Amino acid sequence: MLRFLVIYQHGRSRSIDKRTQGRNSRIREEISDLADLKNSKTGVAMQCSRKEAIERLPEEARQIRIEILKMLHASGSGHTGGSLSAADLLTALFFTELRHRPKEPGWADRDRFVLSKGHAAPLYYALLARFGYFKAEELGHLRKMSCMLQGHPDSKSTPGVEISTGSLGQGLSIANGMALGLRLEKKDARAYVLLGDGEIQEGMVWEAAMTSAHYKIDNLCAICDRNGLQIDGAVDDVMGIEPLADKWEAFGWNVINIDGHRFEEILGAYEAARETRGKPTIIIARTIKGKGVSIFENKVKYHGLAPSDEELEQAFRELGQ
Ligand SMILES: Cc1ncc(C[n+]2csc(CCOP(=O)(O)OP(=O)(O)O)c2C)c(N)n1
Ligand SMILES: [Mg+2]
Repeated sequence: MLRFLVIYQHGRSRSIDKRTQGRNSRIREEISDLADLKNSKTGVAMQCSRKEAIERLPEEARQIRIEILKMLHASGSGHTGGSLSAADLLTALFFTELRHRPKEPGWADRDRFVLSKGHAAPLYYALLARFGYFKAEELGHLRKMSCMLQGHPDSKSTPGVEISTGSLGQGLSIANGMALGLRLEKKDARAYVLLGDGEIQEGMVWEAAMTSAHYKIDNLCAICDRNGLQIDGAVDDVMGIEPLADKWEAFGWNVINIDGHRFEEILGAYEAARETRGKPTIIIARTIKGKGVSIFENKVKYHGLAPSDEELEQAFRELGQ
Protein backbone atom coordinates (compact mmCIF):
# COMPACT_ATOMS: atom_id res chain seq x y z
CA MET A 1 0.00 0.00 0.00
CA LEU A 2 1.22 3.49 -0.76
CA ARG A 3 2.11 5.59 2.22
CA PHE A 4 1.13 9.23 2.20
CA LEU A 5 3.06 12.14 3.55
CA VAL A 6 2.72 15.87 3.52
CA ILE A 7 5.27 18.21 2.01
CA TYR A 8 5.27 21.95 2.05
CA GLN A 9 5.82 23.82 -1.17
CA HIS A 10 5.37 27.55 -1.71
CA GLY A 11 3.59 27.84 1.61
CA ARG A 12 0.92 25.27 0.71
CA SER A 13 0.69 21.77 2.08
CA ARG A 14 -0.01 18.96 -0.33
CA SER A 15 -0.52 15.26 0.08
CA ILE A 16 1.49 13.18 -2.30
CA ASP A 17 2.43 9.54 -2.21
CA LYS A 18 5.85 8.20 -1.59
CA ARG A 19 6.40 7.08 -5.18
CA THR A 20 6.08 10.67 -6.36
CA GLN A 21 8.14 12.11 -3.58
CA GLY A 22 11.00 9.71 -4.31
CA ARG A 23 11.03 10.53 -8.02
CA ASN A 24 11.23 14.29 -8.02
CA SER A 25 12.10 15.43 -4.53
CA ARG A 26 12.87 19.12 -4.55
CA ILE A 27 16.42 18.96 -3.20
CA ARG A 28 18.35 22.12 -4.00
CA GLU A 29 21.28 21.17 -6.16
CA GLU A 30 23.00 23.32 -8.76
CA ILE A 31 23.93 21.43 -11.88
CA SER A 32 26.20 23.56 -13.99
CA ASP A 33 26.99 20.95 -16.61
CA LEU A 34 23.72 19.45 -17.76
CA ALA A 35 25.48 16.44 -19.20
CA ASP A 36 26.58 15.66 -15.67
CA LEU A 37 23.06 14.59 -14.86
CA LYS A 38 24.59 11.14 -14.71
CA ASN A 39 25.81 12.06 -11.27
CA SER A 40 22.47 13.35 -10.12
CA LYS A 41 20.32 10.88 -8.22
CA THR A 42 17.12 11.78 -10.01
CA GLY A 43 18.29 12.65 -13.51
CA VAL A 44 16.16 15.82 -13.46
CA ALA A 45 18.02 19.00 -14.45
CA MET A 46 16.31 21.70 -12.44
CA GLN A 47 16.27 20.56 -8.86
CA CYS A 48 14.66 23.70 -7.56
CA SER A 49 11.29 25.00 -6.50
CA ARG A 50 8.61 25.45 -9.09
CA LYS A 51 8.87 29.20 -8.64
CA GLU A 52 12.59 29.15 -9.46
CA ALA A 53 12.01 26.86 -12.44
CA ILE A 54 9.37 29.24 -13.79
CA GLU A 55 11.91 32.05 -13.56
CA ARG A 56 14.61 30.08 -15.39
CA LEU A 57 12.61 28.30 -18.08
CA PRO A 58 11.77 31.29 -20.33
CA GLU A 59 15.44 31.93 -20.98
CA GLU A 60 16.10 28.25 -21.70
CA ALA A 61 13.14 28.19 -24.09
CA ARG A 62 14.34 31.38 -25.78
CA GLN A 63 17.73 29.80 -26.43
CA ILE A 64 16.07 26.65 -27.73
CA ARG A 65 13.97 28.71 -30.17
CA ILE A 66 17.11 30.46 -31.40
CA GLU A 67 18.85 27.13 -31.98
CA ILE A 68 15.82 25.77 -33.84
CA LEU A 69 15.78 28.75 -36.20
CA LYS A 70 19.53 28.74 -36.77
CA MET A 71 19.38 25.05 -37.57
CA LEU A 72 16.44 25.38 -39.97
CA HIS A 73 18.01 28.37 -41.70
CA ALA A 74 21.29 26.50 -42.19
CA SER A 75 19.53 23.46 -43.64
CA GLY A 76 17.17 25.51 -45.81
CA SER A 77 14.32 23.12 -45.08
CA GLY A 78 12.41 21.65 -42.17
CA HIS A 79 9.50 22.31 -39.86
CA THR A 80 9.39 25.71 -38.22
CA GLY A 81 5.82 26.12 -36.91
CA GLY A 82 5.41 22.87 -35.01
CA SER A 83 8.90 23.06 -33.51
CA LEU A 84 8.24 26.51 -32.08
CA SER A 85 4.73 25.69 -30.83
CA ALA A 86 5.98 22.87 -28.64
CA ALA A 87 9.18 24.57 -27.48
CA ASP A 88 7.85 25.61 -24.08
CA LEU A 89 6.21 22.25 -23.42
CA LEU A 90 9.34 20.24 -24.16
CA THR A 91 11.81 22.66 -22.58
CA ALA A 92 9.82 22.35 -19.36
CA LEU A 93 9.63 18.57 -19.73
CA PHE A 94 13.35 18.07 -20.33
CA PHE A 95 14.47 20.45 -17.60
CA THR A 96 12.06 19.75 -14.80
CA GLU A 97 10.26 16.47 -15.27
CA LEU A 98 12.06 13.96 -17.43
CA ARG A 99 14.54 11.74 -15.63
CA HIS A 100 17.42 11.15 -18.00
CA ARG A 101 21.19 10.94 -18.07
CA PRO A 102 22.83 12.43 -21.15
CA LYS A 103 26.09 10.60 -20.41
CA GLU A 104 24.21 7.34 -20.09
CA PRO A 105 21.41 7.46 -22.71
CA GLY A 106 20.55 3.80 -22.10
CA TRP A 107 20.09 4.24 -18.32
CA ALA A 108 17.50 1.54 -17.55
CA ASP A 109 15.56 3.73 -15.11
CA ARG A 110 15.22 6.70 -17.45
CA ASP A 111 11.85 8.12 -18.38
CA ARG A 112 11.02 7.51 -22.02
CA PHE A 113 10.13 10.31 -24.39
CA VAL A 114 8.51 9.73 -27.79
CA LEU A 115 8.30 12.59 -30.28
CA SER A 116 5.28 11.21 -32.10
CA LYS A 117 5.03 14.39 -34.21
CA GLY A 118 8.48 13.56 -35.50
CA HIS A 119 8.62 16.52 -37.88
CA ALA A 120 9.36 18.69 -34.82
CA ALA A 121 12.82 17.11 -34.86
CA PRO A 122 14.63 20.50 -34.74
CA LEU A 123 13.15 21.11 -31.29
CA TYR A 124 14.16 17.64 -30.12
CA TYR A 125 17.69 18.11 -31.48
CA ALA A 126 18.10 21.55 -29.88
CA LEU A 127 17.18 20.05 -26.52
CA LEU A 128 19.40 17.00 -26.90
CA ALA A 129 22.35 19.22 -27.83
CA ARG A 130 21.62 21.51 -24.88
CA PHE A 131 21.88 18.50 -22.60
CA GLY A 132 25.10 17.32 -24.20
CA TYR A 133 23.90 14.16 -25.95
CA PHE A 134 26.00 15.32 -28.89
CA LYS A 135 28.08 18.36 -29.83
CA ALA A 136 26.16 21.54 -30.59
CA GLU A 137 28.06 21.91 -33.89
CA GLU A 138 26.02 18.97 -35.25
CA LEU A 139 23.03 21.31 -35.31
CA GLY A 140 24.61 23.07 -38.29
CA HIS A 141 24.27 19.90 -40.39
CA LEU A 142 20.53 19.29 -40.05
CA ARG A 143 19.08 17.24 -42.93
CA LYS A 144 22.44 16.80 -44.67
CA MET A 145 23.26 13.43 -46.22
CA SER A 146 25.07 11.05 -43.85
CA CYS A 147 24.74 13.43 -40.94
CA MET A 148 23.57 12.56 -37.48
CA LEU A 149 20.51 14.82 -37.56
CA GLN A 150 18.06 13.63 -40.16
CA GLY A 151 14.80 15.36 -41.05
CA HIS A 152 12.91 13.08 -38.69
CA PRO A 153 14.31 11.48 -35.53
CA ASP A 154 16.37 8.36 -36.12
CA SER A 155 17.31 6.43 -33.00
CA LYS A 156 20.10 4.63 -34.85
CA SER A 157 21.84 7.88 -35.84
CA THR A 158 21.26 10.26 -32.99
CA PRO A 159 22.27 9.76 -29.35
CA GLY A 160 19.36 10.44 -27.04
CA VAL A 161 16.63 9.77 -29.60
CA GLU A 162 14.53 7.11 -27.93
CA ILE A 163 12.69 5.87 -30.99
CA SER A 164 12.52 6.72 -34.69
CA THR A 165 9.36 8.64 -35.60
CA GLY A 166 7.93 10.72 -38.43
CA SER A 167 5.14 8.55 -39.71
CA LEU A 168 2.35 10.19 -37.75
CA GLY A 169 -0.03 8.23 -35.54
CA GLN A 170 2.33 5.64 -34.13
CA GLY A 171 3.85 7.28 -31.08
CA LEU A 172 1.10 6.61 -28.57
CA SER A 173 1.17 2.88 -29.30
CA ILE A 174 4.93 2.92 -28.84
CA ALA A 175 4.65 4.83 -25.58
CA ASN A 176 2.02 2.34 -24.36
CA GLY A 177 4.47 -0.48 -24.92
CA MET A 178 7.28 1.40 -23.21
CA ALA A 179 5.16 2.27 -20.18
CA LEU A 180 3.81 -1.27 -19.87
CA GLY A 181 7.35 -2.64 -20.13
CA LEU A 182 8.50 -0.36 -17.35
CA ARG A 183 5.59 -1.48 -15.21
CA LEU A 184 6.40 -5.14 -15.86
CA GLU A 185 9.97 -4.49 -14.74
CA LYS A 186 8.62 -2.75 -11.63
CA LYS A 187 10.38 0.49 -12.43
CA ASP A 188 8.85 3.79 -11.42
CA ALA A 189 9.96 5.41 -14.68
CA ARG A 190 7.37 7.02 -16.92
CA ALA A 191 6.67 7.43 -20.63
CA TYR A 192 5.85 10.77 -22.29
CA VAL A 193 4.63 11.26 -25.82
CA LEU A 194 4.08 14.45 -27.80
CA LEU A 195 1.21 14.31 -30.31
CA GLY A 196 0.18 16.88 -32.90
CA ASP A 197 -3.47 17.93 -33.09
CA GLY A 198 -3.60 17.07 -36.80
CA GLU A 199 -1.85 13.81 -36.01
CA ILE A 200 -4.66 12.61 -33.80
CA GLN A 201 -6.94 12.37 -36.83
CA GLU A 202 -5.08 9.09 -37.40
CA GLY A 203 -7.28 6.13 -36.38
CA MET A 204 -4.37 4.31 -34.80
CA VAL A 205 -4.16 6.98 -32.11
CA TRP A 206 -7.61 6.01 -30.86
CA GLU A 207 -6.84 2.30 -30.79
CA ALA A 208 -3.85 3.20 -28.69
CA ALA A 209 -5.96 5.48 -26.49
CA MET A 210 -8.31 2.60 -25.72
CA THR A 211 -5.36 0.39 -24.89
CA SER A 212 -3.82 2.89 -22.45
CA ALA A 213 -7.06 3.18 -20.51
CA HIS A 214 -7.86 -0.53 -20.64
CA TYR A 215 -4.52 -1.37 -19.09
CA LYS A 216 -4.71 1.59 -16.68
CA ILE A 217 -1.31 2.81 -17.82
CA ASP A 218 -0.85 5.57 -15.28
CA ASN A 219 2.87 5.95 -15.89
CA LEU A 220 1.97 7.38 -19.29
CA CYS A 221 1.52 11.05 -20.09
CA ALA A 222 0.50 12.21 -23.55
CA ILE A 223 0.81 15.85 -24.50
CA CYS A 224 -1.25 17.19 -27.40
CA ASP A 225 0.17 20.27 -29.08
CA ARG A 226 -3.17 21.91 -29.84
CA ASN A 227 -1.92 24.61 -32.19
CA GLY A 228 -5.01 24.42 -34.40
CA LEU A 229 -3.09 23.99 -37.67
CA GLN A 230 -1.77 21.11 -39.69
CA ILE A 231 0.03 20.80 -43.03
CA ASP A 232 -2.98 21.74 -45.21
CA GLY A 233 -4.73 24.31 -43.07
CA ALA A 234 -6.81 24.56 -39.91
CA VAL A 235 -7.45 21.29 -38.11
CA ASP A 236 -11.11 22.29 -37.78
CA ASP A 237 -11.40 22.57 -41.58
CA VAL A 238 -9.44 19.47 -42.55
CA MET A 239 -11.19 17.15 -40.08
CA GLY A 240 -12.53 18.56 -36.83
CA ILE A 241 -11.42 16.90 -33.60
CA GLU A 242 -13.59 18.71 -31.05
CA PRO A 243 -14.85 18.19 -28.44
CA LEU A 244 -11.35 16.97 -27.80
CA ALA A 245 -11.29 16.82 -24.00
CA ASP A 246 -14.64 14.97 -23.96
CA LYS A 247 -13.32 12.42 -26.44
CA TRP A 248 -10.28 11.59 -24.32
CA GLU A 249 -12.38 11.50 -21.18
CA ALA A 250 -14.82 9.12 -22.86
CA PHE A 251 -11.85 6.93 -23.73
CA GLY A 252 -11.02 6.72 -20.01
CA TRP A 253 -8.25 9.27 -19.75
CA ASN A 254 -7.48 11.90 -17.16
CA VAL A 255 -7.56 15.15 -19.15
CA ILE A 256 -5.77 18.38 -18.24
CA ASN A 257 -6.31 21.51 -20.34
CA ILE A 258 -3.61 24.17 -20.23
CA ASP A 259 -2.08 27.12 -22.00
CA GLY A 260 1.01 25.49 -23.50
CA HIS A 261 3.08 28.67 -23.23
CA ARG A 262 2.56 29.33 -19.52
CA PHE A 263 5.22 27.52 -17.54
CA GLU A 264 3.23 27.60 -14.33
CA GLU A 265 0.42 25.66 -16.02
CA ILE A 266 2.81 23.32 -17.82
CA LEU A 267 4.66 22.36 -14.65
CA GLY A 268 1.40 21.99 -12.74
CA ALA A 269 0.09 19.64 -15.42
CA TYR A 270 3.21 17.46 -15.40
CA GLU A 271 3.01 17.19 -11.65
CA ALA A 272 -0.72 16.37 -11.70
CA ALA A 273 -0.10 13.72 -14.36
CA ARG A 274 2.64 12.18 -12.24
CA GLU A 275 0.32 11.98 -9.25
CA THR A 276 -2.60 10.44 -11.14
CA ARG A 277 -3.28 6.79 -10.40
CA GLY A 278 -5.27 4.21 -12.34
CA LYS A 279 -5.55 6.02 -15.67
CA PRO A 280 -3.32 7.62 -18.28
CA THR A 281 -3.17 11.40 -18.53
CA ILE A 282 -3.33 13.64 -21.56
CA ILE A 283 -2.35 17.28 -21.35
CA ILE A 284 -4.17 19.23 -24.04
CA ALA A 285 -1.96 22.27 -24.47
CA ARG A 286 -3.32 25.24 -26.39
CA THR A 287 -0.38 26.64 -28.31
CA ILE A 288 0.42 28.99 -31.15
CA LYS A 289 2.06 27.48 -34.19
CA GLY A 290 5.29 29.40 -34.81
CA LYS A 291 5.20 30.85 -31.27
CA GLY A 292 7.83 33.46 -30.47
CA VAL A 293 8.25 35.11 -33.86
CA SER A 294 5.37 37.22 -35.19
CA ILE A 295 5.92 36.44 -38.88
CA PHE A 296 5.62 32.69 -38.22
CA GLU A 297 2.79 32.75 -35.72
CA ASN A 298 -0.43 31.07 -36.83
CA LYS A 299 0.75 30.84 -40.45
CA VAL A 300 0.09 27.52 -42.18
CA LYS A 301 2.82 28.36 -44.67
CA TYR A 302 5.50 27.96 -42.02
CA HIS A 303 4.48 24.41 -41.15
CA GLY A 304 7.31 23.11 -43.28
CA LEU A 305 9.19 26.20 -44.40
CA ALA A 306 12.61 27.24 -43.09
CA PRO A 307 13.40 30.93 -42.41
CA SER A 308 15.06 32.98 -45.14
CA ASP A 309 18.01 35.30 -44.34
CA GLU A 310 15.68 38.26 -43.71
CA GLU A 311 13.25 36.18 -41.69
CA LEU A 312 16.06 34.89 -39.52
CA GLU A 313 17.24 38.43 -38.90
CA GLN A 314 13.78 39.53 -37.88
CA ALA A 315 13.34 36.43 -35.72
CA PHE A 316 16.61 37.17 -33.91
CA ARG A 317 15.51 40.75 -33.31
CA GLU A 318 12.23 39.59 -31.81
CA LEU A 319 13.93 36.93 -29.71
CA GLY A 320 16.46 39.44 -28.46
CA GLN A 321 19.42 37.74 -30.08
C1 LIG B 1 1.30 9.02 -41.61
C2 LIG B 1 1.71 10.39 -42.08
N1 LIG B 1 0.94 11.05 -42.95
C3 LIG B 1 1.30 12.28 -43.39
C4 LIG B 1 2.47 12.85 -42.95
C5 LIG B 1 2.90 14.22 -43.48
N2 LIG B 1 2.76 15.24 -42.46
C6 LIG B 1 3.83 15.73 -41.82
S1 LIG B 1 3.44 16.88 -40.69
C7 LIG B 1 1.80 16.77 -41.06
C8 LIG B 1 0.79 17.63 -40.36
C9 LIG B 1 0.74 17.34 -38.89
O1 LIG B 1 -0.05 18.28 -38.23
P1 LIG B 1 0.02 18.36 -36.68
O2 LIG B 1 -0.05 17.01 -36.12
O3 LIG B 1 -1.05 19.29 -36.25
O4 LIG B 1 1.46 18.92 -36.41
P2 LIG B 1 1.96 20.39 -35.98
O5 LIG B 1 0.85 21.36 -36.24
O6 LIG B 1 2.25 20.32 -34.53
O7 LIG B 1 3.17 20.67 -36.79
C10 LIG B 1 1.58 15.83 -42.06
C11 LIG B 1 0.25 15.50 -42.62
C12 LIG B 1 3.27 12.12 -42.05
N3 LIG B 1 4.41 12.59 -41.57
N4 LIG B 1 2.84 10.89 -41.61
MG1 LIG C 1 -1.09 21.13 -35.36
